[in-house]
Amino acid sequence: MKNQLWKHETSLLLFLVLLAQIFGLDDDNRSATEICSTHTILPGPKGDEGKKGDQGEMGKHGKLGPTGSKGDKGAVGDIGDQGIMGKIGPIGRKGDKGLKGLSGVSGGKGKAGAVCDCGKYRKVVGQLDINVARLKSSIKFVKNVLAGIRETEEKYYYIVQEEKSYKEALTHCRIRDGVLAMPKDEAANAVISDYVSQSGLFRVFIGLSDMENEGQFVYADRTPLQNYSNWKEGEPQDTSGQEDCVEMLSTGQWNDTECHHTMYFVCEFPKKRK
Ligand SMILES: *[C@@H]1O[C@H](CO)[C@@H](O)[C@H](O)[C@H]1NC(C)=O
Ligand SMILES: *[C@@H]1O[C@H](CO)[C@@H](O)[C@H](O)[C@H]1NC(C)=O
Ligand SMILES: *[C@H]1O[C@H](CO)[C@@H](O)[C@H](O)[C@H]1NC(C)=O
Ligand SMILES: [Ca+2]
Ligand SMILES: [Ca+2]
Repeated sequence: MKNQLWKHETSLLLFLVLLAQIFGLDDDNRSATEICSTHTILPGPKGDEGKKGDQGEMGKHGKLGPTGSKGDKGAVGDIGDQGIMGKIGPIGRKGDKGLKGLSGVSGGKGKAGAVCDCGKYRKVVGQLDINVARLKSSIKFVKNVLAGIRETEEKYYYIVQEEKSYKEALTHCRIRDGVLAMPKDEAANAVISDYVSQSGLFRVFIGLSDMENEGQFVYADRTPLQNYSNWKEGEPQDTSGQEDCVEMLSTGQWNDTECHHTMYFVCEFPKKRK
């Protein structure tokens, strides 16, 4: 652009020099500028219409208008989305116990066990079985004792409801720290006989026998019969020679009978240990 303008000026200067030569001023030592300032130049013809200008920039924002009037109430909105599920409530009270279900079908037969080569344990297990059996016997005894027992000032009496021979009965009472019952007076005999009849029994062994000397009855503690006895009428009557042990009938009366007979028996336990 600048270059074009320069060219334009150069051509104008050349034009003026040419004009000066035409008017006989070529000899003149004066410069072109002196020519321009000293000579009047007539205006040229009107130029062509210029090109259309470029589009102007966008105008500034207008001023804020006044507040409009209130609009009409809008239509009812659409139904909103379903809300998020609420929190879990507190734990409820425990329900009542249900009825007992029917018993299930019994399971299949188990597999055969492995052969045990643990001989040293067998002895221990065997001993354990014996101990368990003894414990069961003790528990049964205690249960029966709690169920029914009789007492006088000096003694407890207990009917063992297991059928034993006289010798087994003796042992049974002894291992319980007692002795086969020895009614030595009317009072003791009454307590035992009441106990027997109330238990619905007909006969029990008591601790009295003439095993050592026929006709010489002694108690289980080896004391002889003294001034108390309660033989049934006609007894003792050892017709067979085998009736060496004594049973008490529910009436409280005594009868000599065979020692190998088995029946229930009465143990007595002293209240005071000597
Ligand atoms: C025998 O009975 C009498 C009373 O009848 C009594 O005085 C005596 O002490 C009793 N004997 C024995 C050894 O208990
Ligand atoms: C007394 O004992 C004998 C021998 O055991 C028996 O035959 C008899 O019936 C018994 N008497 C009573 C009343 O039970
Ligand atoms: C041109 O002008 C200069 C001084 O401006 C002068 O020294 C010179 O002699 C002149 N030449 C002519 C031809 O008049
Ligand atoms: Ca006898
Ligand atoms: Ca008899």
